[in-house]
Amino acid sequence: MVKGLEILDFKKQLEAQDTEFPTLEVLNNDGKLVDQALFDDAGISDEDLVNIMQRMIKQYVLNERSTKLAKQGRLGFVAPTRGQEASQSATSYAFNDDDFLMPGYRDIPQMIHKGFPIYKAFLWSRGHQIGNEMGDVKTWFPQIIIGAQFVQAAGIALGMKMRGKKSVAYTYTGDGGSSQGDTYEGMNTAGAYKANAVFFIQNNGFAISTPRNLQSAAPHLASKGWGAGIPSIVVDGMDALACYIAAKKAREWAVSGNGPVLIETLCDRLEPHSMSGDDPLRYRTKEDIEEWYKKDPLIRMRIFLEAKGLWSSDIEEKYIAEINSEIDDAVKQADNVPKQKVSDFIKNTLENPGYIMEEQIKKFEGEGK
Ligand SMILES: Cc1ncc(C[n+]2csc(CCOP(=O)(O)OP(=O)(O)O)c2C)c(N)n1
Repeated sequence: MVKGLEILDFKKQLEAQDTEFPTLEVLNNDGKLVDQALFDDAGISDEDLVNIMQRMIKQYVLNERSTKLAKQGRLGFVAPTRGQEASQSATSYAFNDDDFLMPGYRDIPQMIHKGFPIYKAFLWSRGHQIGNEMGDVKTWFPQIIIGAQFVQAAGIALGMKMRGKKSVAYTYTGDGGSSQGDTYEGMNTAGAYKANAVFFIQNNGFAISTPRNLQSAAPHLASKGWGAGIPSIVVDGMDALACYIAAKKAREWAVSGNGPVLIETLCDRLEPHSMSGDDPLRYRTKEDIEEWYKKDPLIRMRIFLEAKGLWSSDIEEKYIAEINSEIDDAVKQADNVPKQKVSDFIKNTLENPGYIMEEQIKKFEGEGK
């Protein structure tokens, strides 16, 4: 029996909170395996390794091009993803076409890996209705309301469970999002009903300018899952193999009817919060950013794959050229889509526009807008 004095030892409990969440690591900063047993157990094929690398490179190029297009005023809202390639692309490789993705505004790469066309992602960025048309791709449009996607994912996951589906709903938020009520409510509901969900908290250090240490006194954001009674782990979010393996195991657990899992990925947003005027050097130092570049997920994975004879600078250059031309086509395609009319926008937003909005629709239509 635990003695009363031990239960009332608050300091000991605080220390325990810190030690209960060790970080999962597989590939170190030098691209060397630090957990051979876990790597072998995961049974990752060479093809998987190359596919994960390709996804991360695609995310990298997409980010480069999107940030440039934003600077030229050719895109609207853009949230850079540099530094989060493992946390986003490697985790998402663990999921199937039938699994449902609920993205946040920074999670465009996962949508594209799932088959959402790049030109539509560009139209979403511009606020065009077509950017919200998902077709057969099992994803929803990215949430701007931080944390809302956790509630929605819980609902979808519960639906999958009730229908006996062998699929999961998976969703991402940030360290800032982990402070939102919706995030906890989503995890709590999914936990209570043992729904098929995998939740990610991408702890990239900052919620716009608010640093992680002001976000929560919890030493690990993963501990928030414990309050919902769900298995929760911390993963090196700059380590593609750790991210992939954790996501794959979490999916297997959830799809087998055991309920959801929460994964906190420790990563860094190396670039601004968004391309709409954020300057990270107003709230963090250059030195801090440089330190994080030493953990670059792309470099680690590149070294690892090169040592296995699976990757080279030639392969990479060719692949980057392919993606760039895919993006060139997507820009043209997005530019060729007719401009959205204000009248259509209102019609698409409101099923029953009501008297005042009907008047506005008529007015805009009259002006050809
Ligand atoms: C409910 C809600 N509150 C506030 C905002 C304004 N807002 C937009 S992004 C953001 C910070 C989010 O940070 P984090 O969840 O860490 O994600 P990151 O941008 O770092 O990926 C805030 C507060 C919002 N979009 N939604």
